[in-house]
Amino acid sequence: MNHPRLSSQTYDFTRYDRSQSAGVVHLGVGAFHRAHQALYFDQLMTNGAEGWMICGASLRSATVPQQLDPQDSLYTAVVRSDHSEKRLIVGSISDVIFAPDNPQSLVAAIAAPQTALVTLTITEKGYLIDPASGALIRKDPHLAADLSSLDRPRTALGFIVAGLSRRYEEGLGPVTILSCDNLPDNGKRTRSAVLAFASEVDADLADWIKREVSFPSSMVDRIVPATTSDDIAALTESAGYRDEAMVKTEDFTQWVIEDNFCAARPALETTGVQMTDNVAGWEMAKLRLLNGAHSMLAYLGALAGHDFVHQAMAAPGFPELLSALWDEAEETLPEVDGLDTAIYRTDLDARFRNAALQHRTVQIAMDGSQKLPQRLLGSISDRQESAQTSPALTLSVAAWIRWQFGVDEAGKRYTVDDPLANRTAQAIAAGNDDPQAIVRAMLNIEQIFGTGLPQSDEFPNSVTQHLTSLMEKGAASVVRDFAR
Ligand code: CS2
Repeated sequence: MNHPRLSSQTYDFTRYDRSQSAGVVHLGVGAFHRAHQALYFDQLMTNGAEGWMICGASLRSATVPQQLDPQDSLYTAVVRSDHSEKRLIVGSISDVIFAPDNPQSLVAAIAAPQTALVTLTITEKGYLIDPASGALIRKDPHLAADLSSLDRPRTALGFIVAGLSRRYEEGLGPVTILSCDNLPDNGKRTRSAVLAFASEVDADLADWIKREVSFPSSMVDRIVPATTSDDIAALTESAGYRDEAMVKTEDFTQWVIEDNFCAARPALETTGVQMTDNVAGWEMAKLRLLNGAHSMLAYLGALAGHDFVHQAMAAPGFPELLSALWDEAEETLPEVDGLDTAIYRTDLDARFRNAALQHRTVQIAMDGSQKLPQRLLGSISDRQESAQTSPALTLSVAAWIRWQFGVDEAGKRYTVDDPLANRTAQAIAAGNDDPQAIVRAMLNIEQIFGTGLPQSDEFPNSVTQHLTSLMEKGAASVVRDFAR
């Protein structure tokens, strides 16, 4: 049967007027944005607030605009738990700019008078900052091009600076820049990257940004696996329409935002967002407990042959290793008002076991070089300062190194999807199958490991021991033995 495609012709969206103005410009309209922030704005306008449509922008991939344009930017969020499935048609995105074709439209959108907020989900690597230190990666060719001319920006930083520059020149006032990526102190990091960029372009502009523009930090949380063609086929079957832009996600959702807005602030607290003065503790708990555990499950799970997170969760030794990793990480966390880590851990355990999500370990394994510092290395180095070892966290780092080999335990090759893949491949080659030499070469990558941890005695030795076992016995038996 030929099912109609979702669009405003085939679906009568009535919850709010979709022709109202867009107060938000969002950079990076991937699945995560569509399953998280866009739903909060959808609820906000359903509650009656006006002027908070989202003008989306895709900075690299043409796929998202190709999926959303024919659907008038309508799409379905499918919420799956083990026992039920809910569907919601989301209307909060007004349109999507494909930035490489229309860079000036995106600059104009950021500079538009009605824009009050620029939100970002551009992934860790999209900031073009060194993961360990947060310094700008000036030698990145796109960033270098933007630093020399902003006529046709290519990078998120370039677009933000070009848009702010126009607002400054035209006296349009500031907009709040809100990072929604899994980076520590994401507001501060974004601010310092934007300021470093702007000060190379125009010192007066940089001063204005420093004085007028705010960069709240935020903690975002919702598991959003990549949509597959099977997911689209299943939705077509159950809903009776075709939706190429659907997203699938879990019930759980959380957004904690630092209440520091320099322009109109959407009343997101009416939609379940926690507005607070202090995001740092939430952010650290989420990065170290959720994302740290995710990375462990991804590398060891994938190496042990598990395609999905819920499968790794059910494999021998993984629950014990997970619990050990959480014990280690938890001890490094500050007290956070309203956060009970015991409940948080129990909830996470159930979320990771959600088999209906089909969350691929290789999806999480991606871009490890950008993720390791905030997810694993920070806890390890905090513990080291108080002379504590971190066997579970260190095993996870060794598993990341083993993943960089690009060959699984059955000898099958795979692509290591990471902006530093060439650099890690060189380190593996230099190590010539000797775990100690491999670890030495890897820990020399300062962008990832910084300078502290590699200098210590304990950490390199312990990573080497774990890597040796992984190479000799394989991940499944290393994890099983860990639990003994
Ligand atoms: C995951 C995250 O892919 C990954 O690296 O750890 O995307 C994770 O699912 C989200 O941060 C959950 O909020």
